[in-house]
Amino acid sequence: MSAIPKPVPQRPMDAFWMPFTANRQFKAKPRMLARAEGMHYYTPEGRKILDATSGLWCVNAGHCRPAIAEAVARQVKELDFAPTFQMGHPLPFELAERLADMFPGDLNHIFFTNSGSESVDTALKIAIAYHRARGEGQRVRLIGRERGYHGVGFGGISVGGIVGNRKAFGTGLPGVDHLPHTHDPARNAFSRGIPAHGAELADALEKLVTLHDASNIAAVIVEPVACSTGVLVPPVGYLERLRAITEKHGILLIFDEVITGFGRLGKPLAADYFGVLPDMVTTAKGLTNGTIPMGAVAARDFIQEAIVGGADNMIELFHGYTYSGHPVACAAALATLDLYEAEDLFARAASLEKTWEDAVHSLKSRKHVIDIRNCGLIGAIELESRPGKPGARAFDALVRAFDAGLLIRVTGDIIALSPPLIVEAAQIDTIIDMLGGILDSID
Ligand code: PXG
Ligand code: PLP
Repeated sequence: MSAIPKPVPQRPMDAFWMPFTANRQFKAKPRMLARAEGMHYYTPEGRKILDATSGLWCVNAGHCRPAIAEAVARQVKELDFAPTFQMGHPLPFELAERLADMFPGDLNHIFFTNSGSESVDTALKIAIAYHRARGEGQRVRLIGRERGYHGVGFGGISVGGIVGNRKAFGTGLPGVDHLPHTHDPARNAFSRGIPAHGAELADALEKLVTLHDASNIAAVIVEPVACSTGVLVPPVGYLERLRAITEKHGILLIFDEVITGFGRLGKPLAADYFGVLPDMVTTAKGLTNGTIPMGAVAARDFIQEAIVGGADNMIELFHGYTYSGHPVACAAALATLDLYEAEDLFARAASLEKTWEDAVHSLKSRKHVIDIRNCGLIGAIELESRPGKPGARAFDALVRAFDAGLLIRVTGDIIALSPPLIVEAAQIDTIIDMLGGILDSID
C-alpha cells in the first residue's frame, strides 16, 4: 500500500481504468461476466449469456476449451518464461512452422508479439526496415485507410482511420496518408456477402502515388474486411486492384488480419478467402483463442531475406518484446491450432456461411434497420441513428441484449456479430430471434 495519503475517497470500482469504456456510466450500472463455457458467458448471479461476438472477436473455438486450458497449465509448470532475445526454447520455433505451413504462399517468417496493436507496429517497422535494407531508405511513407482500425499504438492510430482514436493523441507518425473507405450504402446497401460496387476506390492509391511518388512509399495497410468500424466488406475486385497497384510500384501490402484470421471467414486467413496474397499479415486474437495474449506477424520470404540476409553475428532487426514467443502463449496457440484442426472449425465456419447470411439478412424488415452486411461468420446490422444522438440506439440494443441474455458488440449505430465457429444453427436462430425482438422494442 502506498505511504502517500489518498486525498479523496475512491468511488466504487474506481481503480480499474477501463479501456474503450464510458467508465462512469459502466460503473453506475455494471455488466459483469464471471465465467464462460462453450458458446456462453455466465454473470456473477449465474445468468447465462449467449456470446454472439466471440468475446471481442477472439474466442473462435468457444470458451474454456479443456485442451487449451490443460496445455496452458502444463506449460506454466514446465517452463514459465524463457527469453527469446539471444536465447531460445522449442515452442516458438514449432509454432512458427505451424503458422508458416498454414498461411498461404511464402508467408513463411513469423515474428511474435503480444497483441494486434503490437503486430501492427511490428509490421510497419519491418516494412520501413525492409526498404532501408535494400538501399531505399527514403521509402518511409505509410498508407492506411479511412475507417481502418489497426490497434492503439502510435503506428496503428496513425495509419488507422477512426477520428475518436486519433484526435486526443497529437499528430501521430509523420508521412502517413489514407485511402478512402469502401462503405457505399447508396450503391451496396443490403448486399449479401461481397458487394458489387467500389473496386475503383482502390485507384485512389494511384493518386497518392502521383502525389507522394512511389519511391517514398513503404507500405499500404488495410483490413481485408474492416470489422471494428462496422463490417465493411471489400467490393468485388477491390483487394485485387490494391494488390496490382502496390506490386507495380514496389509498395508492400499488409493485410491486418487480427480479426479475419483463424477461421473467421472459413479459411486460415482472409487472404485465402479473397485469393489475394499480401506481403505481410498481422494476426492476434484467434491465434490463442483469446486465452493468452499473443500476436504474430507473417512476412514473405523476400522481406525476411532482405533484412536477415546481411552480415552474420549482427542483430538484423532491433525489434522485439520481452514476451515475444512467450512459452505459455505458444502452448496456448499450439493447443488452439490443434483444436481448429481436430474439429475442422474453419471448414465448419465455411459450411455455415450461407445459413448465417440468410439469418442476418432476415432482419431486413425490422425497425430502424438501414443496412445489413455479412462475410464469413461476421455480420453487421446498421441502424438509423436517433437525430442528434449517434450511437444511442445501438447502445440501447446492447444493454437490452445483455439483460435478455445475449452478448453483441456495437460501434456507433452498427451492431456487429461474430459468434464462435462452434455455433449451432439453432443458436444462430436464437441470436437472430432475440435481436429482432430487441430492435422492435427500442425507440
Ligand atoms: N488490428 C485490427 C484489424 C483489429 O481488429 C487490432 C489491430 C488491435 O489488436 P489489440 O489486440 O491490440 O486490441 C484489432 C483489435 C471492436 C474491437 O469492438 C476490435 C478490436 C479490439 C477491441 C474491440 O470492434 N480489434
Ligand atoms: N520499458 C522499460 C523500462 C523496459 O525495461 C522494457 C523492456 O525491457 C520495456 C518498456 C518494454 O517492455 P516489453 O518488452 O514487455 O514490451
